[in-house]
Amino acid sequence: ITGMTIGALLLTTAGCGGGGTAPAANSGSQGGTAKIGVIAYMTGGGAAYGEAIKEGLDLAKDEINAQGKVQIELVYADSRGEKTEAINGANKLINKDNVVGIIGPTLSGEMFAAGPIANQAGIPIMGTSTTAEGIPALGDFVFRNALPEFLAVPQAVEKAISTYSLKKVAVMYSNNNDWAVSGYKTIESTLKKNGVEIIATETFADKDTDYSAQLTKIASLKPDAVMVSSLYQEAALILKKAREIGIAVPFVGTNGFNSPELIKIAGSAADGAVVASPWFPGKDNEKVQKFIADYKAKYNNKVPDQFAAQSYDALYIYANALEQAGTTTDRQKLRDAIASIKDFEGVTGKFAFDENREPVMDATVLIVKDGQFTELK
Ligand code: 1QQ
Repeated sequence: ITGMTIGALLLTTAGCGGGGTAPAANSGSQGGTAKIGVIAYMTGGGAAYGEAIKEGLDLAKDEINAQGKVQIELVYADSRGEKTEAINGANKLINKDNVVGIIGPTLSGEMFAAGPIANQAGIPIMGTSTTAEGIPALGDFVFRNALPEFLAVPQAVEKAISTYSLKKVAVMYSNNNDWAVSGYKTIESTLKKNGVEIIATETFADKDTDYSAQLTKIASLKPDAVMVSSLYQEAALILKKAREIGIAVPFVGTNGFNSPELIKIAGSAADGAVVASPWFPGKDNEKVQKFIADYKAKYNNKVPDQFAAQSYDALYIYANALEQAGTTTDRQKLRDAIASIKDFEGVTGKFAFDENREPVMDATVLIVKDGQFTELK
């Protein structure tokens, strides 16, 4: 069902309930429904990120609309992981669909391209998975509820240093991906701060498939661990190759590692991968377990991943802000209401925005063991 169809259905229902009165025509809404645009990486090499994001949003939308305090329609634009498509999506959602706010895009690089457009147009835009340094700094209308790497990476790296007594490590990152570069810089500064020696720094590009040169060199240096900043596709191929040539040490990753797709592609080679996340489905928490049950019921028994959980929370943050702002059309009021969110409790835990529109939230350090993310204690 497309966003248009859902909007039409809601209009029909509203028309009946209101005794045939036509709903007022106002920008950004249809019959009291807030139109929210979504820019997500839905096709291409990282499509599992966008698929999870869409599933989390659609589930949250159904629940929010059934609760009845606010009505939300989602209009999707596929960015395919590309900056130009993210820009096209933002322009279409703003100028053609007349949305009141935007969720996404998926990649930080896409947000660096599309965020300034929304900001300039005075439309709130919130990344659910954009973790590079400098996202909310793009402007007053730019938010994220993703855990930034400057909070996540030090936790994962320091946990690995203490657990495995790391002395010398190798680092790898994709050098044509803004977020991967940002994550790499945080890895590097954390290692330096902790006095761990970096014995090799190897680069590659998104969509590369052959990592033998970098990994052969790294293998010869016998590191205590390898730290990788890349999306799941590249990380999975790196892990496979590394295990194949005998690199058996732990691999610490940045946010790209958080998709279960990493494990699906790498298989047993993913065991020993360490990453920090605000999401852990094993959490003994009523809200978390209800979300998992409802998600599994809607999506063929699939367990939600971090990307689904963060987008699910993001739509609830929007719904709370819409309710508080008392509007489905006023973008400035919506922005101010989002900025004032202080004590939100989501499936990724307690959440607030600080004065720089950066999230305040906790993380758990996870490790892949026997093909499953488990807590690294
Ligand atoms: C970013 C990320 C990616 C891993 C999202 C899929 O964290 O681009 O910021």
